[in-house]
Amino acid sequence: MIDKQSPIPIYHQLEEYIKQLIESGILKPDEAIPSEREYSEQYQISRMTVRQALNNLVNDGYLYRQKGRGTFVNKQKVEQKLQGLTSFTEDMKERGLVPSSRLISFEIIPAEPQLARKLDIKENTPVYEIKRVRMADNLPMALETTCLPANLVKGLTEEIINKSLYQHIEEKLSLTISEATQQIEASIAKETEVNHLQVESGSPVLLIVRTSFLEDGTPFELVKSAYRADRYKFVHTMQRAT
Ligand code: 16G
Repeated sequence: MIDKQSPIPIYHQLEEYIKQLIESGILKPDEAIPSEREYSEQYQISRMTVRQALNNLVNDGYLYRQKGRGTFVNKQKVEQKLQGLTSFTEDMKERGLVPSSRLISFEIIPAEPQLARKLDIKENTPVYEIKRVRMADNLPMALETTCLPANLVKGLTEEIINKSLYQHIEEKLSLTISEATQQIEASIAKETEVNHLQVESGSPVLLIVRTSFLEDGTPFELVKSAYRADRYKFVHTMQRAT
């Protein structure tokens, strides 16, 4: 498995080997992996080399360390397709994960100028502002702040937003959700994100800003979210540009 004659650095070979064991499910989430010493003895390689491989795997979110206990296998990242407009609830269910939300705040606020412009409403029009921690199998995935014009997306209650907003919009309000524009940016978790997402300070997050539209082109939500970069990756297919 480790080929010392290969031009590929040994730390990288070990890294790829451990990655394969994780991706194929041989190493299971929360399982402890062998120690630096064990790897170094088993493959006759230096502990420095092992450490470099393990550090890279920790930084890439494949492994996590617990002080005094060892190094463990992380849950695999959720792969989110960038094609297709879906809700958090749908995404998690499709993967066999149980979606849930922890409501942080839910209020009606007057739209400030920038928000009003983005939602194409008059300044000070009432807007629902909802802050939720979105969870999968009870683990925090994202901290999401959603703003919706209150006289368009009517009748929201805690019960509804603890389930699915999109389901309410489509099934109860009979509105047709059509498209969204979205931007994704890398960042470091801010203090509130550290607390709600249960990550260490300095952890990477993916910031996503989405504006979504009904079929007649009316914007119905502006959503700002911070996704845990160790739990999420985004994938999409591309056609060759002509
Ligand atoms: C996703 C959407 C968010 C939408 C929510 C509805 C992103 C970045 N955000 O989290 O815009 O409001 O789904 O989910 O994908 P729900 O129907 O489960 O409440």
